[in-house]
Amino acid sequence: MNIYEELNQKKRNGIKSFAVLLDPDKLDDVLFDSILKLSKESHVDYFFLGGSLLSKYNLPEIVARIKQKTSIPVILFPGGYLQVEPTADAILLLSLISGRNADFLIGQHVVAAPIIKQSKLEVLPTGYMLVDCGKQTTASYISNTTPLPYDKPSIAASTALAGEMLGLKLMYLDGGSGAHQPVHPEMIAAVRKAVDCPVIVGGGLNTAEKALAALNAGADLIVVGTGVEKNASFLTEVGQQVSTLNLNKNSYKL
Ligand code: 1GP
Repeated sequence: MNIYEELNQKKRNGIKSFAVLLDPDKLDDVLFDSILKLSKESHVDYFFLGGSLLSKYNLPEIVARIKQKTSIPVILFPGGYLQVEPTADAILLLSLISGRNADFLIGQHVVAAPIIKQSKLEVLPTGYMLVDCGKQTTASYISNTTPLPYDKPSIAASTALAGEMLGLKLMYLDGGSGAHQPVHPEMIAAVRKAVDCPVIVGGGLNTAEKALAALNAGADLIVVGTGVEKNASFLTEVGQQVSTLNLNKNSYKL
């Protein structure tokens, strides 16, 4: 089963997933080793790999080290076409539908498409929505786009709906790395209600409570980066929470 089918099947069964974001610029050897060790013992479904701005290209080394130590799939979360790394498992082909910058809606994709086609990467067409969560993020600065207003769930819902009608297969609501506050649960719920596809939520999920609120509001997959960079054992905490939710779901079904 490929990653997209897996996400869809989980979504249909109400099973939640957890991804750890690895930003190459923020990974040192010690942190990377602890993340890999803890991920094997905890419930981590995927690694997302990428960043809005990379100061050096070390993606092949990072993928190789993950593959050496774990069997957790690596999904590229590219800030641009330069981050297409063929040794990963899949790529979020992000169309930045919250913005109106043609380069991030379709331009980067045109450059990347022939390279992606030559690889074995599974392509995950994703409607990427940046949300204003209190401070300007690298993602909105670099992409030169205005994020969705924090308190306008209906705009987010219509945006996601349009993205799904255009054929995008996943929706990603992102407050941006290190966001002051996560995307509001009401917005997550509105997007969840508007579309059928799996919904990814990330940005500012730096406590177990915030992660749980996103999951309960309707996120199918949550992404945590900064919280794990600050304290690798946070991934165990979130992983346990996701496992417990999934177990309760299964025992409820029985
Ligand atoms: C950012 O969703 C990711 O694109 C993760 O955000 O670093 O705030 O966890 P954090």
